[in-house]
Amino acid sequence: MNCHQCQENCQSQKPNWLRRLLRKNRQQSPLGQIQAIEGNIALVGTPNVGKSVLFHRLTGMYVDVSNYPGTTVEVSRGVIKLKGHQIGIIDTPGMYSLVPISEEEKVARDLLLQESLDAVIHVIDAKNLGRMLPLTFQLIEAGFPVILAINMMDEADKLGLKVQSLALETELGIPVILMSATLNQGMRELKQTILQSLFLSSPPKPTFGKLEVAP
Ligand SMILES: Nc1nc2c(ncn2[C@@H]2O[C@H](COP(=O)(O)OP(=O)(O)O)[C@@H](O)[C@H]2O)c(=O)[nH]1
Ligand SMILES: [Mg+2]
Repeated sequence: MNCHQCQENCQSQKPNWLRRLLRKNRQQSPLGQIQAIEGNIALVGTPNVGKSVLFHRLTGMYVDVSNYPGTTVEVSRGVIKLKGHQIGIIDTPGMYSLVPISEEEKVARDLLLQESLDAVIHVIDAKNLGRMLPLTFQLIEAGFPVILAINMMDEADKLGLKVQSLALETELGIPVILMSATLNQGMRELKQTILQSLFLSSPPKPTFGKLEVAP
């Protein structure tokens, strides 16, 4: 994890967008105190799966929206405050695959490669698992620390669709959260998983195939 343990001079190591955000936070804070950012995460996924709704639910009002350098693609950045920790978060443009076709996808891919990310939250639509899980596989295979957020469970429920999150968790070897961002459902579990992924040692991964027992 890219953690700033230092108490002093830490500010100089932060990118400009983060300094601007922290300045805003300082202006809002009656004590004028700044805490160091202790990790960075990103929301990724196809368009219209609820990434931006989730981003605003997690960050609240202090967000920084800017064009990705050299493009007209907007990228939102913010800070999540969780149990005394401050975590930087990026809302990436919609992407279907790690092999980009559109400019948005290229920006999303570049952000994934260039930012030092401690967790990548892949947001997918619970009604379209088959179409969206291939990107989850790609992200896992590329070595990103993925959390799978299966959003729009309210709509899946209405259609009578069931998602076996524990089976998925075991098969994929990553945390899986069922949620509905607009209804604020699953947010507590997601926040807890973010904290665990960033600050606790990761739980043992499930074993694939047969266990070899020593004679
Ligand atoms: N029913 C339902 N709608 C949602 C949920 N999350 C997001 N939406 C809606 O899905 C649409 C796309 O959301 P948005 O956050 O813009 O998706 P993005 O393109 O991934 O950033 C919006 O109309 C949201 O209100 C959810 O959990 N349930
Ligand atoms: Mg969006």
